[in-house]
Amino acid sequence: MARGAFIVLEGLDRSGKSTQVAKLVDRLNQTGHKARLQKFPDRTTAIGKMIDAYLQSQAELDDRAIHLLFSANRWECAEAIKRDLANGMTIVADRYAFSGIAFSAAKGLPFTFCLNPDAGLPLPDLTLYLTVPPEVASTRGAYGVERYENLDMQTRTREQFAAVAREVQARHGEDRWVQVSAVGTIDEVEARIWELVDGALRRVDETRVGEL
Ligand code: DGP
Ligand code: NA
Ligand code: NA
Repeated sequence: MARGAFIVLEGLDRSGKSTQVAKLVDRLNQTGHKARLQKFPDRTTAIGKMIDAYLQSQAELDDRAIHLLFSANRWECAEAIKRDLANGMTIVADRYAFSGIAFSAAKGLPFTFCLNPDAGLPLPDLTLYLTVPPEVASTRGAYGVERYENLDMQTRTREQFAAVAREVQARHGEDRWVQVSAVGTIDEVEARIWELVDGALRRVDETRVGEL
């Protein structure tokens, strides 16, 4: 049996990522694939509840401590991801380690410190990085109330995502990280994403799941 594909969507807050992740899972299931959503952070676990309290500013934590909790939250899901992929289930993740690196590096933590805790996690077959120009993002309504949802943090995170893109492409190949414009209608963005995912689905059957 062919394994499933591991597809990640990344992007800044207000990139439309969560909408597109939901549409992608639906479309995969409607076209004869087995697919499920994996949200990161997964706020339902014990570690996820600590992260949720931090994001809602109900708890204060050292920058390195919260970085490690975000990473631990991915590690506690890693076995299930690998098992499901092996059983033919395609996983669509709403954020992954790349958010972890970009957001923490944006706070000023050293890049290699940000990278290291996630080393060895399952390697996505395809990461789609949804981009919107700042002026378009600002027309999509006010930021929410969570900790990182302000223009200064989002601007610095955008810069760090560019460094993450270079790192992933250098280590794992240019076809694993693709930037997708999230400008346009929901349907237009969905079509761009589907074309890229369709290509990735054709490639994965022959390959093993790699490691970050
Ligand atoms: P979301 O539920 O997708 O809105 O994500 C919550 C916020 O947490 C969002 O601003 C992005 C940020 N975030 C996601 N993953 C990580 C991570 O691993 N580390 C850090 N520092 N922030 C993250
Ligand atoms: Na958010
Ligand atoms: Na979201």
